[in-house]
Amino acid sequence: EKVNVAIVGATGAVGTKILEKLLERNFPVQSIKLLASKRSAGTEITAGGHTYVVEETVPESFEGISIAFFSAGGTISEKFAHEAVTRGAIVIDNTSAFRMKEQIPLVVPEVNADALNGKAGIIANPNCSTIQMVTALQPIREKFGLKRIVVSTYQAVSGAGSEAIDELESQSLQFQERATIQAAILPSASAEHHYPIAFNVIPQIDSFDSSGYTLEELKMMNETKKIFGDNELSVVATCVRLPVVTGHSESVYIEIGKEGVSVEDIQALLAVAPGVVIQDDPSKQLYPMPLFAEGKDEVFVGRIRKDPDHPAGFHLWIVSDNLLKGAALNSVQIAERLVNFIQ
Ligand code: A2P
Ligand code: 11C
Repeated sequence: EKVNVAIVGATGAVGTKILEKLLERNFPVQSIKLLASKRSAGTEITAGGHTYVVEETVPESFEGISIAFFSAGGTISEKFAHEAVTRGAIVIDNTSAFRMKEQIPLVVPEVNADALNGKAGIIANPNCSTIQMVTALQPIREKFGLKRIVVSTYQAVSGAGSEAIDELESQSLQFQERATIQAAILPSASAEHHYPIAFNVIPQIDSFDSSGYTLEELKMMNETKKIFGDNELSVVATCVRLPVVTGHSESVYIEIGKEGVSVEDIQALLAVAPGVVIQDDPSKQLYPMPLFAEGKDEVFVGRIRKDPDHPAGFHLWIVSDNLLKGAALNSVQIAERLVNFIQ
């Protein structure tokens, strides 16, 4: 049976990819409704040979909708997700609005698809930097156990939305023309100070918590524990923005639950892991890079090394398209699992 689908935030960086993935993967749609703010109501979007007209998001938009994807920021999800559920939709929410609520499943299908069993209402899609990390670590955790994660990220501007992509592009031009660089969006639109991202590196993603960690870092720490269902796991993150358009990279140090494991053992696990591709051959200078991960569905892993001092420590370099596995693809994969319950 085919379903009626809505995408809230359909004109945005992630929303446009959700539409693309639904069409590319032949998701069984009866109809697709594209929703955004009043500003872009009437905008036409052509995909898969069909032209869709964007509508303003109002509570009534969700009448007759079975699956509603939300990717228009947390405030919009807080305002409309329950309106959609009240009208019988399952919401797949890409924002951080509901992720840490106990009764809401936080799902990466390769890791914890079971959390979807019998669930309706709101399903949360994790943060992009969390998704790619847990997808790569799940097979290692399953086989050897996982005690500790220390991650530093190298995140692309598209994670902060289309305005941040525009800002990197215009600042690059300003730099070339030796004009004053205008910064208004990054590190986060609501921040007191804005810094150039072109030819720079910013160790702040989202705002700071009183603990000194940023909200992005806390998302990685808390969401990882929830997805793995392991509150004993030690996780700490440092999240950094780079002048890359798309593709988040991560330097990940792990301590597993067993000693005597080799790099080859880890490679053998990742070689057959769903959604993971190994690119790891120093002799050929083969390792993952965001430029080559852009547009790809998989999570790429390379630079796998044993820690020189800790007997259960390993280092990995993990790269994925933050708009695809990090957002749109993961949401559509969740929807693919849910279709079985709806029918
Ligand atoms: P709009 O194009 O009308 O502004 P991004 O993540 O790339 O910044 O995109 C944000 C998405 O959220 C856009 O599709 C944007 O639509 C949408 N959005 C912003 N404000 C609202 C709102 N008040 N109601 C519905 N969608 C919104
Ligand atoms: C970034 N990870 O790269 C963020 C974007 O909680 O869904 C995703 C924010 C979120 O800026």
